[in-house]
Amino acid sequence: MKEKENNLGMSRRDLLGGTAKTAVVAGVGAVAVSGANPAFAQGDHQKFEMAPGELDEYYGFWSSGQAGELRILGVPSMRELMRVPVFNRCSATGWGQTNESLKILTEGLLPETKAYLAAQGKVTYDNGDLHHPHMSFTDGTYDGRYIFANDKANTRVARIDCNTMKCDKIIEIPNAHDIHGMRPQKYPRTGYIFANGEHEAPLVNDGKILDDPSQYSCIFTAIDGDEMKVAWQVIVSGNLDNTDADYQGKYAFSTSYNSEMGTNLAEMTESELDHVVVFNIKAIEKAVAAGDYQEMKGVPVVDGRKEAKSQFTRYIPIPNSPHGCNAAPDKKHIVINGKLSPTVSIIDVTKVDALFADDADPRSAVVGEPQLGLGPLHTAFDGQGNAFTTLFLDSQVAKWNIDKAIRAYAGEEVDPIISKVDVHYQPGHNSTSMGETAEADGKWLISMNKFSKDRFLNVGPLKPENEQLIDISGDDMKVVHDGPTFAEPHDSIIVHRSKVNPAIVWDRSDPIFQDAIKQAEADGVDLEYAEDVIRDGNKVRVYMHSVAPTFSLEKFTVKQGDEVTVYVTNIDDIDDLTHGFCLSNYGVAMEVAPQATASVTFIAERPGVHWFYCQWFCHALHMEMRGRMFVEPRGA
Ligand code: K7E
Ligand code: CUA
Repeated sequence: MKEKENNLGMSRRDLLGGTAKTAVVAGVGAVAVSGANPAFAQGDHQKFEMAPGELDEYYGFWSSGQAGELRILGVPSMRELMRVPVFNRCSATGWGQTNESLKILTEGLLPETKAYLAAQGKVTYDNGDLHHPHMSFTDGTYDGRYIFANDKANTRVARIDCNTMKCDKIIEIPNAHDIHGMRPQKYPRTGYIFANGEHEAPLVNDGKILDDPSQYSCIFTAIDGDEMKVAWQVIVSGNLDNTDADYQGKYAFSTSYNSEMGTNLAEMTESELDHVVVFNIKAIEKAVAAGDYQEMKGVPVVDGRKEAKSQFTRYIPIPNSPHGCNAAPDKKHIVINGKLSPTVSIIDVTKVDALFADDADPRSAVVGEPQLGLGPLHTAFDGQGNAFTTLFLDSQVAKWNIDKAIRAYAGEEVDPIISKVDVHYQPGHNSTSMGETAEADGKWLISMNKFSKDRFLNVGPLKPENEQLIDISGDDMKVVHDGPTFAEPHDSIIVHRSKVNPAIVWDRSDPIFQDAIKQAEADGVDLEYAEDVIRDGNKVRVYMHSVAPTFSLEKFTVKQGDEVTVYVTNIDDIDDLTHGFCLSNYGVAMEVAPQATASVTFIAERPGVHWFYCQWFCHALHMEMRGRMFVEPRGA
């Protein structure tokens, strides 16, 4: 086989097998901040083997669907680097159990949700369905501040602070039902998070209207990503699926697969044409500023339904139950993925202004509609004018050229499809390196396949998904890695590592510790030197710090029935020295990373001697890092 050379004069074999030269290439990769790296872009095969200890060029942020967490992978190694609990509960970190996490999980819930949960003896949901993780933007590219993610299961949107890689805010979205598509504003900055309520329900869903779908609607929400508050909402016709924003800061676009507003499969798929809703951000902001809205649950809501004939929305007819919605890095085109139609529809954002004139044909903004194959779901981009669309039914990814598709639509005889590659099997989302930003660099594509079937050792009836790494630096796409994952990543983003710079240890001024610091001050305790037990009626606050391999308290005593809060402050301040606090047979456990304070509250209902121990391996004497809680029996 003849080997192509790239512009460093290296053959593919050198890239794969060489040691000295490989290191040179890795070095070049490390300094390439964005844009195509010539050392990679011209070879027909990129370096994809990551030696032990070698660092990836990209962070991958992965959803986990019904598992409810965010995952961080290295790309191209596909190593899983971290799991970030968000809508789930986590045994390792105490997410859903510590006071700090419970505050985040509960403070953004609506009053009626709190009441519902209280009736179940709970304070928050235990599950979530996290589909879409997306980073905040400044001026059309990632800015490394936050990742936002939706919860389809319980109508929430969460924010992850990219400095600590922990979730710092979760809000429940009023009026809407079941947040699915979610994307940040790209320009001038994020700004808004646009969030689609997918499922139809009565606007006031208090039980007065039940089986009368003619009175159901769906709601589009713009969230202020800095404040994590709903800025405004729009009532729409049809349902809402996926969404994306333009690069001009003027419009957001949402697909609707159920323009019929049907409630069963036959009704939902009846019409050959559904639509994309275009949201006119400036017009909506103007109406909200002028007080021209109705307030529902404390939120300004405007009517963008078809029959309202407002300047807030336009409806572009699209075949057939469209799903994915993807803005191209050319800043000009939005690709709508047809799902039941073998086509994708290309919307030209420069033609959208004209749609808001009264007699405009809404289809006039569609400038291309190439037929790609069966079941197009999502599209990603290489920044060189090409697009990659997953074909769910064909189990393929199609690479096609946007310009050629537009020319073909205008009547020229040109085939927009460049190549196809088999993936294994049934892909949903795909994502390219920096591909949802203006800095798309055309190196890597992840195909997120819903089924793995025979690709791995059989692990029983429940199988992993399979996410394949595909080299897209040449015309032909090459699958270079299979990556099994547990349920069920829908979506991912691939962010150049230069965009992300997390902390090494916690900053003591982080908002997450402030409640503990305030309480300690009120108790006259300095958290960093703490070894105190404060009794306050039947409430007991136990303060200790940890330094490998000891807790500052070897023992403490409480009474049966006391409400005990244990605060642990990890005063180790070196890289990777996390401790934990696990109280045996009390179901209590939490992570305490360097310079963090974590706290947990429980009722000391079990009398006797109970060991607490450090459950994060921290030292040669980690097993000895333990102490006793004495619980005096009632009446003693
Ligand atoms: Cu296509 Cu929820 Cu993004 Cu899954 S959605 S695939
Ligand atoms: Cu501290 Cu293990």
